[in-house]
Amino acid sequence: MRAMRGRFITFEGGEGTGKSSHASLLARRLEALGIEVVLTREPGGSTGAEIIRHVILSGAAKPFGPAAEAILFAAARDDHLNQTIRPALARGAWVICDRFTDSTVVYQGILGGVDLNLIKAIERIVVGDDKPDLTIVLDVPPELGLQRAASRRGTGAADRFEAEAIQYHTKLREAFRALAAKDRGRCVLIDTTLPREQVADGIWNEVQSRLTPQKYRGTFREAAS
Ligand code: Z5A
Repeated sequence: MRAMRGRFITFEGGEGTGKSSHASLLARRLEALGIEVVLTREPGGSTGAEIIRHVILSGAAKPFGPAAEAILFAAARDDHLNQTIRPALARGAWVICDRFTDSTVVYQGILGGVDLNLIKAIERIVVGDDKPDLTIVLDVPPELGLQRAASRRGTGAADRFEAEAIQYHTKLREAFRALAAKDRGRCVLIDTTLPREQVADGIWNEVQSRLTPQKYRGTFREAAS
């Protein structure tokens, strides 16, 4: 029996907005319905892309500038799509990805000054029709987001992006908010200053009303048997 194609959900937002936490909480709720979930992240999510992740987040690619970084993110995404995302969707699994193309638009395009036409052209080649069905944009004032990222990190060093100044993170937040407002069909903006359980319920309500996971209840297990 041919499996029904899975759904593709991405989480976006600035640092410490809660993307990783809420991606996991959503995965658990979907799994409780008997849906197979592939929880993944960018940059990364496949062997080749994880190598590129290390190169970018270590700061080794920074001297080449934001356009070269955008190309590296796209190369990582190409491998991630081919090795992980497309096979999962094809077998009926739901894919939840922590960051995707909107991060390239915001970080390298809007903040990094890379021509958005170039970024969109690369996106069309790499992603094609495999765009997210739903993008959850998490929103928190940057001071709180950075505080949360720092407390989670403990004594470890900030990565290349976390170490940027507060004005940068304010612009980042504005860019993600604008992006969510521009594409309301695909995106939903969620305030994560609220307690975690309340945020998780808000996300779950959006997923239920937009993607009706109940209709997929147990589809993967049936398809696999
Ligand atoms: N990047 C790019 O430039 N271009 C691209 O195309 C792509 C990425 C794909 C990836 O870093 C970096 O790559 C990223 C952009 C760039 N910039 N940075 N930094 P990463 O994957 O290492 O980091 P991140 O994506 O920014 O995620 P993060 O900092 O790890 O944060 P998060 O995933 O959004 O948050 P979290 O880990 O779920 O939560 C942070 C803490 O807050 C944690 O202790 C939680 O328990 C706590 N938390 C979460 N929600 C709540 C609520 N509601 N109340 C209280 N506490 C909470």
